[in-house]
Amino acid sequence: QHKRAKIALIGAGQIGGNLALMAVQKGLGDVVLFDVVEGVPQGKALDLYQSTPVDGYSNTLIGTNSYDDVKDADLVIITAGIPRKPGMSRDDLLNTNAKIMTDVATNLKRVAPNAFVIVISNPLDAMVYLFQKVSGFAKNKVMGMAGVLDAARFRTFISMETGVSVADISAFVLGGHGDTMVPLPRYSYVGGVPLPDYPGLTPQKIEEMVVRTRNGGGEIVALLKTGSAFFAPAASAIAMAESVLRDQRRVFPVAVYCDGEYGYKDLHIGLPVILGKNGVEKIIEIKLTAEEKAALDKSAEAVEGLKADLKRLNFI
Ligand code: A3D
Repeated sequence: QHKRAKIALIGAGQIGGNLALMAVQKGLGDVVLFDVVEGVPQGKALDLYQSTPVDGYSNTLIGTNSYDDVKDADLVIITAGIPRKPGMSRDDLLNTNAKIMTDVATNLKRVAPNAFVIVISNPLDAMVYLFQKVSGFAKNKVMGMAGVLDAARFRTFISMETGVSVADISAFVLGGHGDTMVPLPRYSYVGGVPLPDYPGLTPQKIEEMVVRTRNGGGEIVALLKTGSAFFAPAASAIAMAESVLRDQRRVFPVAVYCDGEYGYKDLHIGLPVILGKNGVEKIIEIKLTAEEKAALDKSAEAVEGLKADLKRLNFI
């Protein structure tokens, strides 16, 4: 007998609501929408539930303020936290969101100790590390979403520039989620052609797209003014969740725990991994050029800095 997956979404804000919608539309499982704000998760869940007869989906939704309803969830996606406001760096978020993440991890350890967990809350690499430390969950089950979004942004910009469908464009982004992320043009392709070889794409054009990708989150914040991106972040986390729940074994850049891979230890950073029924099935180690490795090292240093802040503030 096939059991429906139970998907808990911790945080029922902009991303949380869209995660619920996309999870239902993909038939990924029954959805529990949790938030500390009373009424909002219940209202969003009920509204979404009422959309299912129209579209003929069979999954159920509930909204809640109680962790009892999250009990034995198979997969949890965490967006709890405050989003970045204009002029605020991701790191400014650290203090507030670290308190929230500690609370979430403590509760999930109690009610859903076997769940796969995808963290979205910023600053991403620090939050996924903190979640892992506080919960003690297996390292293959704790994943940070950032690279899928960053790569999707890069692919979108490449498509805008070349006029080629995003379906035939792949992109490769490594490192932490922030200004030091490392988009790799050499491993990005348009219809199978490496980006630097694609007709009309000058090194300057490629550099422009790389810079725009690095600033992709900030560009949206500046436009929205009252919050940060939510459609593409939700879609990205749902793709990761689907690969795990359906054992698709897709390759994604995921903020993953390093135990010596790429020379990093006790650190979460964005690396290419295979996602399947065990969560992180494998970290793919590729040979980087000296320049690429230096850029990744710089990114790792930025994440180490966040870790040091977490220690200084007594979160770990
Ligand atoms: P928002 O719409 O504010 O939703 C966050 C929700 O978290 C709110 O409904 C809060 O009530 C709720 N919340 C606060 N404290 C708790 C708690 N202790 N337990 C449970 N829920 C709580 O924000 P959003 O959905 O736009 O963004 C959520 C997070 O994702 C933010 O930290 C963003 O910075 C981050 N984000 C990350 C990316 C990445 O690529 C990594 C992209 C976009 C946003």
